[in-house]
Order: sequence, then C-alpha cells, then structure tokens
Amino acid sequence: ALKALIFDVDGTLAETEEAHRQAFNATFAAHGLDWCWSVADYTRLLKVTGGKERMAAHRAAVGHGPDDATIAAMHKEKTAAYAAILARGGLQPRPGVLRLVEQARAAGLRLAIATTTSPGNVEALSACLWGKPADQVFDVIAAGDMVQAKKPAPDVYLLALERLGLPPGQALAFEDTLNGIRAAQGAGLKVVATPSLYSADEDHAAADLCLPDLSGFALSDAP
Ligand code: XBP
Repeated sequence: ALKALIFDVDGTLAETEEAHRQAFNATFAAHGLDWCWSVADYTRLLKVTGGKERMAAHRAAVGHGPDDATIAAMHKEKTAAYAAILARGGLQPRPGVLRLVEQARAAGLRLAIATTTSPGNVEALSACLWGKPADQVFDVIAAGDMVQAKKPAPDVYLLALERLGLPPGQALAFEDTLNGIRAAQGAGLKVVATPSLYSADEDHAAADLCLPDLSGFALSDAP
C-alpha cells in the first residue's frame, strides 16, 4: 500500500524557475560578467541540474568565466537573491498541490522532498506556499548537495526513501522534468509527471502517469 508521497520542488510545487533565472542574471550582473540567460538559454541550460553545475556548463559552452571557487561563491549570492525574490511574494503553488498535500496528510501518508536545489530554497518556497517551515509540512527533506550525483541520478530519491524507511513500492514520486522522471524511476519509484513552463518541450511519456497539473489528481489515481 502507498505510504508516502515524494515531491520534486522546482517546477512541480510551483513555477520557480523564472525566479531562479532572474537570480542568476542579477548575480552575473553584480559580478560584471557578460552572462545573461534568456528564457531560451535557460530552457536549454535547465537540462543540467544544479545551479553550480549549470554555471560550469555555461562556462564550458562559452569558453570563459569564473573558476569553480568563484562559481561556488556566486551560487551563494544567487541563493540569497532567489530568497529575496520569493520573499517579495507573488509565487503561487501549482494547481492541486496544496489540496493533495492536505489529502495525503489526512490519509496518514508521509510526505518528502527530493530536490536538486538547496535546503534554504526549500525553506524560502515553504514560507511562500504554506507560511511555515518546510519541516512542518514535510517529514523528510532530501536536497541539493546532500548527495553526490544530482538528477537524473537516483541518489536524491534513494536518500529520501532511506530517510522515510520505505521501499520504493510504497511511495510515489511527483516530477516535472525528464531528468526528474529518470531519477525517480532509477530509484524504483513510480512517477506522476506534471510538465511545467520550462519542461513543456520535453517528452514525458516515460512517466507512469502524465497530467497537465495535479488539480484533478486523487490518491486513488496513484499508478
Ligand atoms: C531544479 C534545478 C535547480 C534549480 C536551481 O531541479 O535543477 O538547479 O534550477 O536551484 P529540481 P539551485 O526540479 O530537480 O529540484 O541553483 O539551488 O541548484
């Protein structure tokens, strides 16, 4: 029987990637760097998961840019810029997210996060969507650099399952990207995909269930 739901964050709980993109660009400008990511650039760059990894991939593509230590420092500034954008408000949960979280709680399911972004960004979003700390909404938070290999590697989902103390057959993952679907399935999980603004170009046929959003999803629909 289903005992837990495991959620991706960016693009799945909310359309956060535009705030991430703006935070990256503000950080590049503050460093006097001639990098500026358009929506088209960022759609392509999102295939590289993780902000530091994404900056390094861009550096490799353009052939110049800051060293790894500077990228790490810039990523901390980017994280602060992202939190400031979210603190200004205006970010909504994707349809059905709040209701599903409540329904799962009422049914006695446990809730977890499996994300590539940092724990601080999970907090910033939780404050935005629920007005409370993430650990008051989720039992387990597996995030960012807690694992060595980011999505599409299964590591962050394996960590979430380990902390839940559950086998993959007793949990269900929610994702918006192909990298996320691969990560969850690599951990043995079934996945519900709800493509987002920045992943609409991908083919999500590999998901066990694909929906435009979670507004029509009930726990009895679990694949
Ligand atoms: C989202 C990501 C993240 C965010 C930016 O992946 O790949 O890198 O774009 O966050 P997921 P950071 O949806 O799997 O969480 O800059 O903190 O990495």
